[in-house]
Parts: sequence; structure tokens; C-alpha cells
Amino acid sequence: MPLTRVRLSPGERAEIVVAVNGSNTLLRAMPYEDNAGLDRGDAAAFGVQDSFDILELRAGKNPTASAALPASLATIARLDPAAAAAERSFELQWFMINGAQMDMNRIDFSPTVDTTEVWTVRNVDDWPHNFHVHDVQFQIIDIDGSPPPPALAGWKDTVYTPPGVRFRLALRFTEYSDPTYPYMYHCHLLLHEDQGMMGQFLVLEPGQRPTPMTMDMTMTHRGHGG
Ligand SMILES: [Cu+2]
Repeated sequence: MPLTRVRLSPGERAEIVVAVNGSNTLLRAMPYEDNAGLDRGDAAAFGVQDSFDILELRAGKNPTASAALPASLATIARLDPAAAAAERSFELQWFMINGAQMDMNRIDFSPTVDTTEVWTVRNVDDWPHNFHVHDVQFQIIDIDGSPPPPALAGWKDTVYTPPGVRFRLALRFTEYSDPTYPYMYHCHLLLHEDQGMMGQFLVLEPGQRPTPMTMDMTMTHRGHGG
């Protein structure tokens, strides 16, 4: 479905195909039409009203139009939520996920490699968040029970989660298992992740025992008299 705008939250990516027709084409950051649910003052302070040019494609001499956009860009095999080996829930609120802040010495869960999982992510705040997962990309199964729009139906690693909306994601862990070094999942709004809105998981081989790394969290205080 052709679009002239796609909504991206911090860290979120989109692949786009542009047909050029001999004139210049401008890629421009636009304000969030709904101020991302913030009041006007907060929206301005947090940049969601910003508008600026990012990239201009300039037509050369004797330009020729590119081919028309193909009707279908890619075929994506859908992960099967019914085959999920585990289902997990994530509530986003107050710089926390499921009521916990980042702790480098805590592993929240451990998927098994070569399995599919279904994660339900819900922003229960009155403030925008998003959700980013390391190691794998995911597919959005539904948004408040409805199928995702075409622009959100492909592989993603970050999804914008407006207040009160529930997303169900399908993820398949296919490689890079490691009983020691975890992957992270977090809100990708810089202020929020810096405040600890993040957790960790290990991807294990079937039957593998976790041996997570430990971090000495007192280290930075040594040599300062306590
Ligand atoms: Cu956030």
C-alpha cells in the first residue's frame, strides 16, 4: 500500500522504496499528528513536533522516470503463534518493565533456541514508550486484537507502543545461544532506557543450564573511601 508518511519512534526502522519521476524527492521528518498523546508543552519539549529535512533525491540531467512501484515488495513467511513454546507478558510503566528496572545481575527469562514465542506488550502508562528486542526481529501478530497495518506487518525490532495499546509479537530464536551473555529488551526512548527501562534474557540450547555473567556493581565506588 503506497504511503507518503510512516510513523517511526526512536530507534525504529523502515525500509522504503521510492519511485522517482524526474523531479526532486524530499525525505522529511514530520511532527506526530497526535503529539504522541502528550500535551502541547511536553510535545514541544520532547521533540515530537519537530520538522526538518533529512534527505533530498535530486534528479540529474536528462532524468528518466524509474519503473513503477511493484505491487508486492516482499513475501514474508508468517511465524505461527499457535506453535509458541512460551508466552510472556510485558507491562511498560514508570521507567520499568513488569515493575522492574535494569539489573545486570538479573536474567528475566530464558527462551530455548529454535523455538517460537509470543510476547504481549502493553503500555499501561499515560506516556508513550516503545519496545525494542535484541538478537531477533519479530512480527506483530495483532494490535489490540486487529491485524497490523501493512507498514507494521514486516520484520521489526522496535515497535512504537502508544499508551493503553496492547501488541502481540511473535519471535523465533534461531541462533547465537549463550548461557552466559544475555540479550536485552528495552524501551528505546533514550531517557527511559537510561532510567533503567530494560531487562535481560538468555537464549539457551535445549536442556542447557544458565551460567549468567555477574557484574560487581560496587566496582565504581572503590577507591573513593567507600
Ligand atoms: Cu519509554
